[in-house]
Amino acid sequence: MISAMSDAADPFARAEASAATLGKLTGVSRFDAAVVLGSGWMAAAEAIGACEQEIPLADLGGFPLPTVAGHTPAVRYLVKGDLRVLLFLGRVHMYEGNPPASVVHGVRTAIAAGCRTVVLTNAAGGIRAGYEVGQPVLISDHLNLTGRSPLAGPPPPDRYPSRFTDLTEAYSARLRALAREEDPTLAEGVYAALPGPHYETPAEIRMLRGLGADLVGMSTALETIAARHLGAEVLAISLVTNPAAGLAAAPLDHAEVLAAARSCAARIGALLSALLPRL
Ligand code: 8IG
Repeated sequence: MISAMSDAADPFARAEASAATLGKLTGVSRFDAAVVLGSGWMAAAEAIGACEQEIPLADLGGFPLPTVAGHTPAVRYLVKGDLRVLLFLGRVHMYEGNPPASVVHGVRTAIAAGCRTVVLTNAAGGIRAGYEVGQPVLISDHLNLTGRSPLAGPPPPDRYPSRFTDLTEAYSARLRALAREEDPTLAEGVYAALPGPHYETPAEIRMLRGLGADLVGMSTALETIAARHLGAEVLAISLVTNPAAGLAAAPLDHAEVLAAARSCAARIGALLSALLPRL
């Protein structure tokens, strides 16, 4: 007998349930854009806009609780211009032991709640020569080196698009152009997503550079894939918080990464604040 997936096993149904709960708790039935704040970007949260409401992710169901320092498990509702924005204060990662479906649950919930635009932020190591610590970089494309996909497993339910998602323009050229209108100095780069949680060896960084990577991190790629599968437009921005391994004298340190991110909170907050009403 071919049995239907139970709702508990179906990550799409779980996201719909979380979106319905979000609607009930906020009294807002549809949202327009979602922003996911990565490591250090939380310091920019206040600068992004006044919070109407803050909902603990634990109240929405389906969210594993993050374990990494600098991540707060809550989602804020903000209004920017005509747009109703969901601001996720932090994310969960594969390196915390989460399966890909859990890593992308926030993005799927936001899209189930109506969001057609997803803005993903992260902290990353800089590979490309000339990148400076504290510099935001628009992600133009990615190398998914996690070996995983949020679309692996049983096929999506019939009401969803095919799992064979086109990723030709994973990161919207239109949204990148809008961001560069706000800040013409913004660089663009290719983001390599690795499983982590360890940083790379210098040999791995040389390999990644050869593969065409400009940035390296441990997030974002799976969320982008999940968002594109559901037809949302994606803008992603890395904050370079350290030179990748072997490119600087000192070894990599998580506390330094967070400090570097905090020191440019005003700039990245202002960028997102100006950008959001235009999405
Ligand atoms: I912040 O250098 C940050 N996240 N994989 N490598 C990887 N992830 C990172 C790095 C880095 N810096």
